[in-house]
Amino acid sequence: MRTPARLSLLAAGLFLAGPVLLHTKLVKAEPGIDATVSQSPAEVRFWFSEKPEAALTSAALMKEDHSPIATVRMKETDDSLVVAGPVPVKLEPGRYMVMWKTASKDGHVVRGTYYFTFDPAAGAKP
Ligand SMILES: [Cu+2]
Repeated sequence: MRTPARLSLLAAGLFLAGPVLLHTKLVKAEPGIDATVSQSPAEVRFWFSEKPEAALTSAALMKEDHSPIATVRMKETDDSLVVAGPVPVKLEPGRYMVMWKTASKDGHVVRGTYYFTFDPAAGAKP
């Protein structure tokens, strides 16, 4: 009888996911989530599920060991769901963490982290 257990797990999952659904989500990012890029990114760009408040949106760029590199101030773009800002430094090859932060329509801060890798040799691979 595996079905009831699976159903209750699903129900628990939906319950936990519930409140989060009310908040804006990071849909896509550049440099990409878990992506490998072959050049030091000149900017960070976020695509959100709702219009973000640009003034309350930021990206903190860190090394894999969480030592800070730069904070990127995000500005509005032509697309109301997209904000972008310049990376003020050239990165060394390596793995990086992006800590993003924005505010939902209800004013609650939403934040998350993701990683990307800068590998100059990545573009040469097929
Ligand atoms: Cu909220």
